[in-house]
Amino acid sequence: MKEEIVKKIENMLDEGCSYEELYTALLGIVEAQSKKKVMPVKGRKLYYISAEFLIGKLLSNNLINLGLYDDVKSCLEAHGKSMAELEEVEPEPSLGNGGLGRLAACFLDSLATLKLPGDGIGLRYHCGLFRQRFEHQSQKETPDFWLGSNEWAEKTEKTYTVSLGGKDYKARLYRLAVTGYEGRTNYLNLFDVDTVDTSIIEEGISFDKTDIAKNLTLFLYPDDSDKKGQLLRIYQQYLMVSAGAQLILEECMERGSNLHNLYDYAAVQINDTHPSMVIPELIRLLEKRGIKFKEAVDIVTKVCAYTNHTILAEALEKWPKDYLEAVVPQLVPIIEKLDEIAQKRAEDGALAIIDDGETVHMAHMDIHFTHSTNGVAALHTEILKDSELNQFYRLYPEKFNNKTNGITFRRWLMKCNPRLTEFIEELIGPGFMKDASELERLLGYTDDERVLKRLSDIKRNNKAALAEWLKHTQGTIVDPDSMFTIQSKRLHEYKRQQLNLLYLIHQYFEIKAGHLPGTKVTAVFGAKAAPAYIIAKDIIHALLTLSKVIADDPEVSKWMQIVFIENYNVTAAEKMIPACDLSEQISLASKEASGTGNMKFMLNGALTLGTMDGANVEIAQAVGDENIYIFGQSSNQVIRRYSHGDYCAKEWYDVDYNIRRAVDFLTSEVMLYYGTKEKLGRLKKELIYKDWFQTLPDFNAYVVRKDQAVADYTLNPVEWTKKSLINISKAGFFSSDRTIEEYNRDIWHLEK
Ligand code: 26V
Repeated sequence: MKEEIVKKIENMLDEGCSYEELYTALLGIVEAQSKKKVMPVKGRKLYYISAEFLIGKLLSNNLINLGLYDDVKSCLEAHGKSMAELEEVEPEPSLGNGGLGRLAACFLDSLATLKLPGDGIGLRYHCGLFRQRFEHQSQKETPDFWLGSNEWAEKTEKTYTVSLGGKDYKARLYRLAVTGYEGRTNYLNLFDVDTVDTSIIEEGISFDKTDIAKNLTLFLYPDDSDKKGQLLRIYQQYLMVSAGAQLILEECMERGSNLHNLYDYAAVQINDTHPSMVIPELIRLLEKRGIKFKEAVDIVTKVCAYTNHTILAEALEKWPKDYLEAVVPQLVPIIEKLDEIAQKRAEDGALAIIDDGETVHMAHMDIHFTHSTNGVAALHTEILKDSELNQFYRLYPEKFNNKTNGITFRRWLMKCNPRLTEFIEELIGPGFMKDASELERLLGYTDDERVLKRLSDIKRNNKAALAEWLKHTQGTIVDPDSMFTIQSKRLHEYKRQQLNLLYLIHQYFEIKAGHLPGTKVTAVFGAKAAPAYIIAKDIIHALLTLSKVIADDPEVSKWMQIVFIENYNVTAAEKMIPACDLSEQISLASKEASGTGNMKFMLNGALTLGTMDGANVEIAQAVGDENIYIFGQSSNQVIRRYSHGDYCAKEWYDVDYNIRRAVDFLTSEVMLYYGTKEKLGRLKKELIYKDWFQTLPDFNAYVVRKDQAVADYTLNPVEWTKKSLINISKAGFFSSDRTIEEYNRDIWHLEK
């Protein structure tokens, strides 16, 4: 089989085929090979429903998982071509936004690798998340037309009727094969409607939000700052869950379920609140098929489980009941009945599904009517139990459990860092690719100078590769001999890119005053801001403006540089993560549910500079205090400060010279030379008068820790590389294979 494939590729290359032709041929080959790995389902099958699947480019990953990557690569190289250029032909699928979506993609990879039966259910967005450009130091959004003629997802003839706002729509199923590493093939089921029309897009990414037939699956997270946008979100969500629920019931019945025993055939995981309407929808469909309401509720509760990914109130969805009445009137009587049951069980109005203001709390419905609620890191789950969802926890202690997130090592080590993968294999053999805990065997090499030298050479090569990529994609020149600090994640005040910004301003002053760091530092950022999130966009503006100020000042640019990567996505992350020295995980403690970037950087040998938040806590436990840079307030301190409501940013600004100097600089003459007064002034005011995510109290601790990291990196490079090796060797716990095994053991109970 392998020989035939290699022969075919060789013939094509001999005939001088283009990268496009080769890509098309490989797509066909992968599809055919994946089909051979479809396995019958024994027992229960998992359906992971999610508004996002941030899957990244698929060709290389699929070739790796099918064991064809090395052969294809060698063929290409023998003909003077490269895998990197071949990869450029493939557009990155635009089906996700951040950590929640990438986690869903890692989970699909692990399920298929562990040979567990588990499919995804989601939407086939035509433009997905916006494409980001920088213009006059500001973010501009344009549509990302990623769907081309060569698609991984196969269009099927299967359609399901979904009633939205009293009208019927046909949801068409597209199926994308997900093949695990030496594993089985599962599917990502994506729904779409044929009538979607990209020509309704106007300026930027705006469009007529009321033209449902044409806009239903046009964008991921259309702006929901107005009523029309919120209604569209409900339309999208119901399209996904209704078509998904119909697919689930159909598949289970085909496999012999009489629906009373649905639990023996299906497990449904609700990824955050976006798919929560699957609960009343499944109940509705079961009732339609003759099952009594009470039994239907029991069945659905046993089948469904819910994952919470955030404690931020604004991200916990609530919809006015009349919005639901406008879009999904068929669900409202069911939600009302569920609310009645919930109110009887709880007696406390705070746990109602429909509150006194006639607002429907989706997370409340999830907790009452699923059998499991999990957080995504130990600290996050404790905060849910102790504070955010404490009343629910007291009512249903048995439902709450933790599943610390993980990442797939196939993409986040083997695919993105072949140099490191090869070296690890040389040292400890290939077992770690399927059993991540084997990485611990690297601990035997922490005092081996030759190993440390190789590791540091690999990092240097990866930095040079990132530099090359940056030059090629955005014309930015960076120095691979400088120290790379990287903060890449969605732009949000709680993640505190603004804290990093204030540090960089501080550093600018220090350099001007002749206090030079031991080495040049390149601060790299990658982040998109939600289009309607003004302050997040102001933070991007400030960073881009500061970057110009520094670049134009030879005295400072010798020692520091800021690089903001345009259109941060999975492809960019794959280049950045292997090149990182210091990983910035600096959220306000208690606010980052887990983080998964932190795990990717660690696995690739970066040291973490972070707060005791999310999975950073577990990373710190794994590597020990001496191999991580922790700073800042604890989550308890933060929670206390919030509950006292006595945080006053201005007091910190008034008494601390360094803070004042950094904040004031935002509207200084040099900054205003390149930047916009309105945006920089607004950010400055926000920091002095609001600072909702407590940047200022952590500022000094951050400066001290970061300066220490820079000094350690400079003065003791061997010791630094040793710490890097310890981080790699302790990353095994953060494999999504481990996470999936835990979900399966405690929640899904699937059979191999
Ligand atoms: C909220 C919003 C609100 C504004 C419009 C767009 C939008 C999109 C998604 C969400 C939900 C955010 C939930 C989320 O992504 N949580 C992240 O989940 C990761 C995987 O568990 C976790 O590592 C991150 O800490 C958490 O922030």
